[in-house]
Amino acid sequence: MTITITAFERSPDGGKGLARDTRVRWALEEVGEPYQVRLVSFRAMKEPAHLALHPFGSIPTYEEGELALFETGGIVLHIAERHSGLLPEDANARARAITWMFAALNTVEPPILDLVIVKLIEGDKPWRAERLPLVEDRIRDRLNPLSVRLGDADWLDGAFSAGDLIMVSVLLRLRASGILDEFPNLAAYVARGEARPAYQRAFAAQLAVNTGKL
Ligand SMILES: N[C@@H](CCC(=O)N[C@@H](CS)C(=O)NCC(=O)O)C(=O)O
Repeated sequence: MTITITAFERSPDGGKGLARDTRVRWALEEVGEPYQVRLVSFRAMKEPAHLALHPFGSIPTYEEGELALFETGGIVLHIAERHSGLLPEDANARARAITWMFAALNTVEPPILDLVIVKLIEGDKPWRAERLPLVEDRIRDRLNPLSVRLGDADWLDGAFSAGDLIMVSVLLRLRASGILDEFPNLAAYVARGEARPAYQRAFAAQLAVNTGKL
């Protein structure tokens, strides 16, 4: 069955791979599933056809036959549950990998998104200078224990899993801030994720869209 995802017609990051369709592309590449991409403009994202797929008018969405999904956590979990390669066979290890997906999205990603908001959306607000260091420290409060838990392991819990895929995707957004480099094992962890051939293919595909080479 053909899988179709949506992505920005032109990503605000110009193709750095930070738009969330990259996570979904990566998961599909890891399990070897071909997919199509429907590009949407910012205007189209808020129109009824797209809102029927994504109630919040965002990307990415995922369509497979009669199934339509939104939210990258739900989409990646769906892909991981239906194909081998992203979740362990052992039931307890599988539950832990899924827990890491939630940890990435619910615990680690929120302060990282706050940083994006402070820097980009509230860049001209009077509270920016006061708020920025607070938000940066909240990120460090999340990265410290994550760094301790990862230690010198390659991945968060044994073999690479959907938990790592989401965690690396979340941490990638931090690179430009320099905070990731304060935690060398996390920076190396992200680099390991980026070095995976499936990530490379996903990154190249989204870059091609954003450089007009598609
Ligand atoms: N929690 C959602 C977030 C989706 C999201 O914010 N997508 C961004 C692109 S990375 C977007 O579409 N932003 C434009 C908008 O929502 O209008 C997910 O993980 O899928």
